[in-house]
Amino acid sequence: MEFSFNHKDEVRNNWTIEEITEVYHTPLMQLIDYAGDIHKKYYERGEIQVCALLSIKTGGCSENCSYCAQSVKNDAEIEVEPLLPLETVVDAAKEAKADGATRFCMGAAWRNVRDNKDFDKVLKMISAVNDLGIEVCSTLGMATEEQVKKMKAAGLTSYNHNLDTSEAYYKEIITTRKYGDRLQTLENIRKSGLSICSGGIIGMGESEDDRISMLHSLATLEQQPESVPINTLVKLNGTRIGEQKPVETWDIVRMIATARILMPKSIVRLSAGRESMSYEAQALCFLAGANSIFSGDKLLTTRNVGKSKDSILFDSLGLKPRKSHQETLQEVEN
Ligand code: SAM
Ligand code: DTB
Ligand code: SF4
Repeated sequence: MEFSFNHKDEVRNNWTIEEITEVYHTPLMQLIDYAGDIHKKYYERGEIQVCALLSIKTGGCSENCSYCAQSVKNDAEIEVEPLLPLETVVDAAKEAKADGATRFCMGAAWRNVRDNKDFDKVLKMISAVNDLGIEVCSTLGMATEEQVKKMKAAGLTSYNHNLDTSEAYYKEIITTRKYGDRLQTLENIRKSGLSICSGGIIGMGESEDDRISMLHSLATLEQQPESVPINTLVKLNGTRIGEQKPVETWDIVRMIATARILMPKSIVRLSAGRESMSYEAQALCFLAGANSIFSGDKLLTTRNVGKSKDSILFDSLGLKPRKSHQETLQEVEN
């Protein structure tokens, strides 16, 4: 594959908007092919990281993210739930592990982490889930370096904090915080030594240039995020995002392939929106370099694919679940 610029497949964080635009607009067959080659260089094809998700505190969030059912500024009908008890979370993590997940991500409808009793409870959850021998991720909104360090000390593997869209389009989607606030939290995570999970959403009315710009922001971070979730908007009644054109499969594939090429070593997660995709469309995403999914019946507030359909998907495509850090470490030690 020849681009007009010199590209040697290595990880680099000096991508320009022009280069990314060229990659993004490569004819799809070639784009998938090239992304597939890069994928092979860094990962085993068809090896998929299986992550489970649990909303540990649902709804009542003060932010005005226009896509989100959990914002108080939207009128979505959801069951507001205070912080779950530790046992409920541990039971869910045990079940996720038994179902084959190797990472357990806990999400809270918080604007930011506060140093209070609830955060102390979350630290206990992190530690208890880590004790089960499963990777732990949390997504709790903005966090300071100190707070992230506390989570790391409790056993957290990764912190999720999405950029969601381009800097230019951000204010159309959220006004209660700034793009710079998101970037600051990413910096705090990086400084703490934790791994970063950061991606975004497509299908919110953004242009292709906005998608390219978001990928540019992610790929040019000093150190690229270890995982990059690509979500397709799940349209929810009562949210302010309004009527949006459904995202075409080709656009999801293009986004994933471009992310794979820009960030060869990152895990690219085919995240929200899988519920409405066919097996074949998902297969294209895996061919384009996606190597992670969320498993289980539920994401945070919306439905997800579920066990039985995913086992058909894995069997049909010969996908293999990726081992967790803990399993890999054990093998090295033995
Ligand atoms: N409150 C924290 C925050 O915003 O960082 C963590 C939870 S928040 C729900 C996590 C991410 O879920 C958001 O950044 C967004 O990318 C994704 N998300 C939320 N609602 C979504 C929707 N309707 N469709 C697709 N992705 C969504
Ligand atoms: C991410 O990028 N997607 C997940 C996880 N990180 C936290 C969340 C998707 C949420 C979809 C809408 C919902 O279930 O409320
Ligand atoms: Fe709150 Fe996160 Fe939803 Fe925004 S995306 S309203 S911060 S829960």
